[in-house]
Amino acid sequence: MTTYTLNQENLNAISERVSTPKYNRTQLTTGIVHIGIGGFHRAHEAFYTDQLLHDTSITNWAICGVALLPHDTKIYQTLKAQDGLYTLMVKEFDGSLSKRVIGAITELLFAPEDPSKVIEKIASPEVKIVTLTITEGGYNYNEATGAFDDKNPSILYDIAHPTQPKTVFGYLTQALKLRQQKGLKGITIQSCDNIQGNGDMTKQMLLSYVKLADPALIPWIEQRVAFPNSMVDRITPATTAADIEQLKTEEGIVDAWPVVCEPFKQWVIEDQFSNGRPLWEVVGAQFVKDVEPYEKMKLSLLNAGHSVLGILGALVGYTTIDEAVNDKNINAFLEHYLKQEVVPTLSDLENVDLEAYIASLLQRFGNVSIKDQIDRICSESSAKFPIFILPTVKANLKLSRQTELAAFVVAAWAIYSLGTNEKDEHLNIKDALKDTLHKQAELASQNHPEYFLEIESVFGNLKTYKPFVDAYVKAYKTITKKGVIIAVQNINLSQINSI
Ligand code: CS2
Repeated sequence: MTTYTLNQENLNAISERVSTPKYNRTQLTTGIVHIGIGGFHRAHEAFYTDQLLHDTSITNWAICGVALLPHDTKIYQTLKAQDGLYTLMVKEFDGSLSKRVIGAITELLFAPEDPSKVIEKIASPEVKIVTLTITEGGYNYNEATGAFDDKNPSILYDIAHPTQPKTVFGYLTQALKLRQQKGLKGITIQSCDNIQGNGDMTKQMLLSYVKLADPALIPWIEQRVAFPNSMVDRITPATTAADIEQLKTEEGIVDAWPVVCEPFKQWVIEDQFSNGRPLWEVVGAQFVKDVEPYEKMKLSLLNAGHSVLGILGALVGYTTIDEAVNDKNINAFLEHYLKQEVVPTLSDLENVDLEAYIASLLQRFGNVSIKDQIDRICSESSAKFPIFILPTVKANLKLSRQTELAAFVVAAWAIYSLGTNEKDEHLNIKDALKDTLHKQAELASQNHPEYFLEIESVFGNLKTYKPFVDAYVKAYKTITKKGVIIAVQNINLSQINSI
């Protein structure tokens, strides 16, 4: 079989083998600038937009992908060499693979190379939306104080060097200022990260930055920039060498960075845009007045469920999420955690069948073709726990409800942070707070489990809640002594009611 390198020139030949964009990519204009062109964006927003360009005659919503950080060089160079094209490989439940070349990203910029290009792009009249996937940790939010972290060295750098920014806040501020100077219309800044109230959070953090860097701009932003909240969902594991090889062997397509994902997808967006938006509803997105219930449900069930499986699974020695969820003890633990501790905090969700949602989650986690990496799930847990798990804990503590299972997961995380699993294998911990986590985990292991809870930027004042701390210490000791599985069995989950 002839092999073709994925790029615009070879697209015709490639279209004989997999589905490719049928719209004329060269005639599109860029309506969206997206910051953070990782797998998640490419499996989700770029996929929806590709479908829209494909199914309609719309031409004004192509995407300019921005790689913001120096370590994004590789993705930038790869996509640039492929003219923005990549293959989306959807791993179906029956093990089959649907492949489709996505063409919605038509421009690419590498911010560290020339910051002014990014600023000017966002400040061009045809651009109406900036979307973000900058990860949960990217919002510069301090869990303990609830405020913008104005001591962050990169933030201080951006304030001192406004035209050469490094952070998303520095870029957005300069670009909005330029839009104001040019007398352009407002713009929408749409977060696609897993954060409760992601739009509100973006607005709050950006305005905190602008207050320090350029306060005169605040009224313009308040009047002309919209920050819709949204819930985004599609499990997107990291691409492996085997995925790249499979695409080459099966289809003869040489794609240096395809994206793999599950078949399920959901996008719920608050309909608040200041300067127009794509008709994403034509291709399945839901526009609603209030997205909060959807976000809450997804973060506290799906994302929290992932963290539970990731941390417990990693300690046991599993490497993929399906292995963890298909372990009957971990599965029972997770199901009880979701039903017993999370569901009571979601009582205000109307018309949502939570039992069915949880059943579908367990099925999605169990998709054996996906092989979602536990390493991916456990990465940046210090940014994930405060969003996925701790709000549930706080809501339960407030009403004196049980937090025993969440305490168990936090105890497992403290032990995980020592860096070795129960098989004595090294754990590859990737976390901005890695050193702090490790230091507190070491102290905790010297007969003071509660020291791990002292990391205020993660746990806030959780250490002052005695019922939680007692359950945590008890779980810590049992897991250390007997291992995760026996400790799970000791909890006697059968006594816990289901919903
Ligand atoms: C995961 C998410 O990063 C994580 O811990 O829970 O990436 C998850 O796969 C997506 O939010 C699914 O929509």
